[in-house]
Amino acid sequence: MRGTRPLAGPCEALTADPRAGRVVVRVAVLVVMVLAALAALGVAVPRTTAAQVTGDVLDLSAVLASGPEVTLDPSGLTATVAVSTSVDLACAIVYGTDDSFGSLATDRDMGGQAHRDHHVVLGGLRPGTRYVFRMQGSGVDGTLYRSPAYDFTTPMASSSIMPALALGAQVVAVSSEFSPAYSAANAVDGDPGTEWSSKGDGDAAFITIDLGRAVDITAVDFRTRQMGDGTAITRTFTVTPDGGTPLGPFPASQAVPVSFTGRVLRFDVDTSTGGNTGASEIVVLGTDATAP
Ligand SMILES: [Ca+2]
Repeated sequence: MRGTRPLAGPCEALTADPRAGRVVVRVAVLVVMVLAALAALGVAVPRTTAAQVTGDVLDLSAVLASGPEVTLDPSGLTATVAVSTSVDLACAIVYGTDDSFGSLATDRDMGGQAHRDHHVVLGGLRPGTRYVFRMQGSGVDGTLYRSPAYDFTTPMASSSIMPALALGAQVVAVSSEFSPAYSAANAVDGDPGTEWSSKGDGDAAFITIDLGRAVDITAVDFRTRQMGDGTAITRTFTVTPDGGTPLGPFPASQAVPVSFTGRVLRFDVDTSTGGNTGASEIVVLGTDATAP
């Protein structure tokens, strides 16, 4: 038997080299140190493995109360999707010109909390173009929802309905601004996807714009912003030309026929659902008073 050695048993094989045990201990210590370092940096450490994340994505129709209703802006540049759900959701919409989507929009609520009435503005669109979109949501219990794909076609832009007169008007006074992202200039930038929001001014919100020249005004449109919780909806507004007598109140979010000449226009919220009232866009239609 000389010259042969007995085969090592399983336990003996594992412990034969004392260096192996030290390596295992070192690796464990290293993992603990890395996790501790990540925690110290504020990095979330997963508590489940990828294999354990197996929750199903449910069809959004299971919790769909109404909608989706798509409102196309006449400019062909934006569309607003309104949808109501029977449970509180944080909602996002992916959209694009084909099923690969490529763009994402979320509710415009400032708090970003789950709620039931969703208004999502899809921006960056092209006139006369077909788009497809899909709604996705997360419930507060972690349930994920996804809708089938829907489609719509944006209208061809018409120069006669562009808000040319108020576009780029100078804002000379405003009751307040919620934040730089919701500045008063957003009400006259020609983009329905941007909003001026006051900081909780409710019925006391106002904005004054200078058109830069006297204009014979034939229609005004105060397009209200709104929050998913039903606040911030302006119902009626007044317009005061050049420090004179207020005209109105008029209903918001529709072109109201008027007939007056003015250059500096103050728009006051008259009645609203309170909160962070404001406007996505203020549209003034008419012709230069000085035009021949
Ligand atoms: Ca705007």
